[in-house]
Amino acid sequence: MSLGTTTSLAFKRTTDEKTGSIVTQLTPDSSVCNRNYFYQKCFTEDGNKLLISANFDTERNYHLLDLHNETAIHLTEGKGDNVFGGFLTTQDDALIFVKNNKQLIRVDLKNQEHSVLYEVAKGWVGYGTWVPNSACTKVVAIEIKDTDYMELNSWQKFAQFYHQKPLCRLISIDLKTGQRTTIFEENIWLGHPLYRPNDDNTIAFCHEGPHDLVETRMWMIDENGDNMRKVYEQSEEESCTHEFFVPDGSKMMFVSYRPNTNKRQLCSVDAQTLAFKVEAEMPACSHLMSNYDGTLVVGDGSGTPVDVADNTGHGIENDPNLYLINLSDASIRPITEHNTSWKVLNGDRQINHPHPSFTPDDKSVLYSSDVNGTPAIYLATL
Ligand SMILES: [Mn+2]
Repeated sequence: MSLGTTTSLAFKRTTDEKTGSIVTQLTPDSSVCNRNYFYQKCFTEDGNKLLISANFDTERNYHLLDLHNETAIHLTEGKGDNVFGGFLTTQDDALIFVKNNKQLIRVDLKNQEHSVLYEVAKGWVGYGTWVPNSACTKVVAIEIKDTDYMELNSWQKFAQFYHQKPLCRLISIDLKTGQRTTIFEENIWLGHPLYRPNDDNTIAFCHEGPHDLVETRMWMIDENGDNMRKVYEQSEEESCTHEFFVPDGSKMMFVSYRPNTNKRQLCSVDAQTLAFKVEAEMPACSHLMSNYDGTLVVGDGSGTPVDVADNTGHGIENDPNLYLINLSDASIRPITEHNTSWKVLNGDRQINHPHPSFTPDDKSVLYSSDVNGTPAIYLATL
């Protein structure tokens, strides 16, 4: 299947009798499909087109799905697409993604023309999800020394990698010139680099690893490498995860949890002052994402976390719901059941994570689930 080829899809609509939500399955049961990472841009501004990953031929590649025509255009081809980290540009004119942990590639949405924006230097491996600033002129990224790198295709390796203390560097890349600037480098596993929206001087990153072993997960640093600061001082038994910036840049939100309870807290810090707030007590959601101004949050109910060292202490019953948390009136309600298995598939630890987020009009949520046998992408109305 060559670039620009259109695949016809037949959306399947059902109504959740308990909640009234209309659930639309966008991708077919026979394919392996997933949405991108929850804070990366996937919808065009008008909400009509959606970036997805699908193996409509043999490889898992990017496609641009047309929600009105129920079709998808093939944007990339061949092996090695990082199918979680890719994003649409702010200008809606291109997909930007990493190929083979090596090249940062721009794909023109109109003609699928590819251009290499940046090439990882010899001796390093491009790792994880790379995130643009609001103007989409730069990305922040993590690179890992190649001799320290290993493929993280199981949760056992995820834990092992933490103890290995790989040499990591937090970098920013100028998308016009391809110039790399190292912001911070250390023998600690680093992850989740983020530009604060509308403030290029504030960059966030995390200390990655089993959540109950990492002492302080979330950090911020100025773009020039100065002023590294803890985002939040965790208490001894507290685990924090899945931090993201509210899209208007006002706050960083994250999930906080402790052993021997299925209760979770949705917490935030003011992105400027780091003033801490518990926004809501909530069911056991793994990932959260907010709407533009942080008044609405969607979360995916989950079971015992896999990314902790103490699975027994953190053992909880599975919660299959997607939740809508309204912070304006402090209400929480189920949207529908995602019923995903959370299983690792062919070495992919993330593919069966729901990773929910809002459509641009806040009227639906997008998520992934393998409830019908294979990973697929869904929209559920609110
Ligand atoms: Mn995940």
